Amino acid sequence: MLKLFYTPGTCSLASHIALEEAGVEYETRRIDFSKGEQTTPEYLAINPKGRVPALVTERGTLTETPAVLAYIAQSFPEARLAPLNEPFEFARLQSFLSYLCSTVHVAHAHARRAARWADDPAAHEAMKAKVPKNMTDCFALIEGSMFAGPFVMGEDYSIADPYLFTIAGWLEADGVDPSQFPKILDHRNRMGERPAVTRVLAVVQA
Ligand SMILES: N[C@@H](CCC(=O)N[C@@H](CS)C(=O)NCC(=O)O)C(=O)O
Repeated sequence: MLKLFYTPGTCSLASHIALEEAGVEYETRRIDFSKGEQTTPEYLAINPKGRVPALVTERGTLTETPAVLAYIAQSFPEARLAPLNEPFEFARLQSFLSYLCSTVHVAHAHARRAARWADDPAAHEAMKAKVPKNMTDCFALIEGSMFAGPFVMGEDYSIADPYLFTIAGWLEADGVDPSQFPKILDHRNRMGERPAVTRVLAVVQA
């Protein structure tokens, strides 16, 4: 059975919701960052990157949210979580996932994980100070030209939706007022009402 390693409040929420939306059986295992569980030898044996998510499959362990999401969509096509038979549309979807992973998530990480990029405490503060502006710029781009509506890619729900929902959930903590992005805020509210999302949040927030 699939097994997802997750931590509350992190990007693993996107994969967690996608599994729930797919309607498949899976197990979860919580990794507690406050206890440093992501760097224990036991967890590093599962994911040497020391990060979540990690999805253990019968073929091996997958990491990186876009890859995990695409694996879920392709493994359970009946859930219709991606335009699997349309190369251009699938590439558009991957483009969106990649932007969230490599640009937006990284912009967010400068608030709490600045020590990855510098040792100087003054540099940490300088990076943290840039987070509201960088996150605002990213979400202005998504709101203005990337988000099709009513779902990220248009009429059809896809794996991009739980990923956007997850990262949009960090805006307030990143010092960004989400009301300046009405489409994204409306999407976040609608996502929060989906049964799969409420089920996952009940587990994650327990
Ligand atoms: N590119 C990875 C990023 C994974 C990542 O950085 N996860 C964070 C939580 S959002 C983490 O595990 N951080 C633990 C740490 O930095 O010690 C992905 O998209 O899955």
